[in-house]
Amino acid sequence: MGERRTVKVSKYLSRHLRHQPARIGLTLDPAGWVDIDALITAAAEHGFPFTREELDRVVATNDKQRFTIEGTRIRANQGHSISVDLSLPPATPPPYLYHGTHPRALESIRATGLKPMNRHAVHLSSDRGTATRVGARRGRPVVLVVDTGAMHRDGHVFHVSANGVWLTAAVPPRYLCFP
Ligand code: HQG
Repeated sequence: MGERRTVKVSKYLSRHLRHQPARIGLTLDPAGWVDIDALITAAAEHGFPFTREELDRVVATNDKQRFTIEGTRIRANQGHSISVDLSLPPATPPPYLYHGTHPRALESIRATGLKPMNRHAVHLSSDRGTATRVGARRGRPVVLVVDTGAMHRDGHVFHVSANGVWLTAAVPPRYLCFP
């Protein structure tokens, strides 16, 4: 299985496990899980056939560990736009985390802070390199430092996904340090 095929299957899984399961007639359970056989069948019926072996390989080798298989079911670890309750326990963040964005968003972020936009939560990275890659998806990357220690002391709640992405509802401007 080549790199291009792996990325294609991964993107297909992200689309249907995070955003549009109904597009292929799937319903996720409240925690975001779906039966693997049902997923494979639905994908094939909607013109995107892949095998169980391909699925296992994409899940195992995924650069960001985006998916978890548990028994006969699979879910995305984070990044949903549809309503799911991942039931992640609250976690204590490190003193600082990073958010990668791009120049066009800065004026609005200065005014209103970080918002989840189309997703459930604001995504924060534990290192600058990851945040730089996230920001670079949309243009010249700009890395903001978030005073997550202060946020935590002030009662903001954090979760960390199975693949190490930090999630919080919003980041008010006073906790942000701009470059
Ligand atoms: C920006 C990918 C204006 C925010 C990545 C970002 C990540 C604002 C965009 C994960 C704003 C939202 C998430 C405000 C935030 N005004 N713009 N007040 N607040 N923004 O894609 O963090 O490959 O929803 O800076 O690697 O970029 O999908 O979030 O530019 O981990 O697994 O609004 O998605 O992972 O964009 O990326 P996104 P994100 P996957």
